[in-house]
Amino acid sequence: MTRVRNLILVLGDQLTPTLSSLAAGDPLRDRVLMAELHDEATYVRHHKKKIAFLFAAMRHFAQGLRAGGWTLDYITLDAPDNQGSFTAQVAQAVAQLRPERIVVTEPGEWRVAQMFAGWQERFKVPVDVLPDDRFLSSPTEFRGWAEGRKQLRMEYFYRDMRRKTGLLMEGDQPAGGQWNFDADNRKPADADLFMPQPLAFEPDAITQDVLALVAARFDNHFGDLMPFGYAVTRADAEAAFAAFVKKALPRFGDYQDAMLTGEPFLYHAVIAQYLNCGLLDPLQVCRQVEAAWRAGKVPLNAAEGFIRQIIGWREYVRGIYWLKMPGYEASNFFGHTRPLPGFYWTAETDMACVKAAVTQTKEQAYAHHIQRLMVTGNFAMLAGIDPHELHEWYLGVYADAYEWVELPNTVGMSQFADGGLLASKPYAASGAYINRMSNYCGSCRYAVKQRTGPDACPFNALYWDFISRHRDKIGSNPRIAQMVRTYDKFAPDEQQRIAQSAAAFLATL
Ligand code: FAD
Ligand code: DLZ
Ligand code: SF4
Repeated sequence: MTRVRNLILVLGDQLTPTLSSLAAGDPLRDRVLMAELHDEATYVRHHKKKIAFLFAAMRHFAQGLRAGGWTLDYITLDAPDNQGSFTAQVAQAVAQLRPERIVVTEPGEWRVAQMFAGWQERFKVPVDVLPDDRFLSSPTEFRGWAEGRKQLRMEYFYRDMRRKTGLLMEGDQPAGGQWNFDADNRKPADADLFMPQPLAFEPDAITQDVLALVAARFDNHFGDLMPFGYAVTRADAEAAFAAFVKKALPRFGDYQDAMLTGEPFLYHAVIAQYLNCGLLDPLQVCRQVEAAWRAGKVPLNAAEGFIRQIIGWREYVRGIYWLKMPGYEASNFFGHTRPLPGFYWTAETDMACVKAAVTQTKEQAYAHHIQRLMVTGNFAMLAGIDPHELHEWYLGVYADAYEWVELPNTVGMSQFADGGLLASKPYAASGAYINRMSNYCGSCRYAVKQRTGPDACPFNALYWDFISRHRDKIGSNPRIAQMVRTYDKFAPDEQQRIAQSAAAFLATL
């Protein structure tokens, strides 16, 4: 047997035909390895739908590579030679194939990067870790951008990404004369019978096999496996995205922050799970959105708002992740230690907003940004939940969750646990915000306009209690200082009622 030249390991979130490790290879001389691994499926207890989505997408991707002429070892979860972890699986392949080199594209997680770092020594085979060029900005470029800056504001990074890509640019000026149209994007939505829904796809035989496997092997994981309608191929993910551009994107900007009972998706794209495992290309989707705007099919506030999420926020949080790891996962600026309440798993709570967000998370492995930030995230920060426990929850329950993107969003944006590296102020809000942006409060057993007492919206007393508890840490922020002044104007017995209501509610968790 001729010796394999390169052993190319392709990870579950690297399902891109132009991936750097594949581009560096040769189908005639190299061998690809892909594996469904127990350790990867359980380092947090991922939602059943997330595991099924990824395994099904991996199997379809492997099929495509074989059709493209690659020799590929695909180790299913139930294969007798499944070794359970990346390191053990590669060890077996090295022993069997004796490759000259191991080639892999850099992973999305510090944990996995650490594994790779030990392989050369362990296997006595050179290991090439290639850059992941599916992102617009590398961790090194981001480090250069961050160096010497007092504040790492996304907005300035985003403008550089606009200039770098030329997206929505007229020469060196932003299209429409403004970089950011967010001021137009804060509208509550109305219930609409014709609300567009993301495309759903009938599972084929490959996906059905995966669904049976996940049902049998991950029954004790959170979430509903069925119905399952995610795209698991590039072609279907592209069709889902094209449908979004046509039907929902025109209103994406206007209703980006809105929440509605019974409408889990509103005008969102529901593509992060495809982007993050490589089925969709970020730059390509942004070019499609720009083209739709240039063709007069979508307004500029929608196109700009969407593109900012991808070339701005998505790239920026990745930069922060690699800049601050390791250690970022242990951030806990407020010193919060309360365990995660059980209703994050069961949805058994009278708070209609939290119930809606957790129920749809369980059903869909999806919640949109404002639900994650202003409902489950906001509640956790106000209630003093341990940010690390919350991080593990977000990392497990969403189909789009990978640590490079989830951790900065949770620890930085939603919990302010990094002390303000990522967010300019804590995203803390009382029930009034949720009431303004949603229709949840109308059907809630709590009274959103009441501040204290057993029937008052819990977000209200918790909010004021949070402001008073942490005034020394965050009171210098001008926006928070204003809230501290308001709190100070409350009569002492009202302040006492706030503290009592907050404590009484927290005691029920
Ligand atoms: P849309 O609202 O339609 O936005 C389009 C795309 O923009 C998304 O698909 C995504 O790729 C990108 N995007 C938007 N906001 C962000 C953001 N803040 N950070 C990075 N990319 C963004 N996103 C993830 O992809 N994975 C996660 O694990 C994740 N965890 C989060 C945890 C918390 C606490 C919060 C507040 C946000 C998190 N986000 C995460 C960001 C955001 O909520 C999701 O990207 C978005 O809800 C995905 O749904 P969508 O595809 O319909 O997005
Ligand atoms: C998230 C995940 C899961 C659930 N399962 C696998 C798997 O079985 N095999 C695999 O190669 N990758 C999986 N992944 C994705 C990896 O955890 C991912 O590559 C790391 O999180 C790094 O981003
Ligand atoms: Fe949520 Fe409070 Fe509104 Fe109930 S009243 S839905 S708890 S914000």
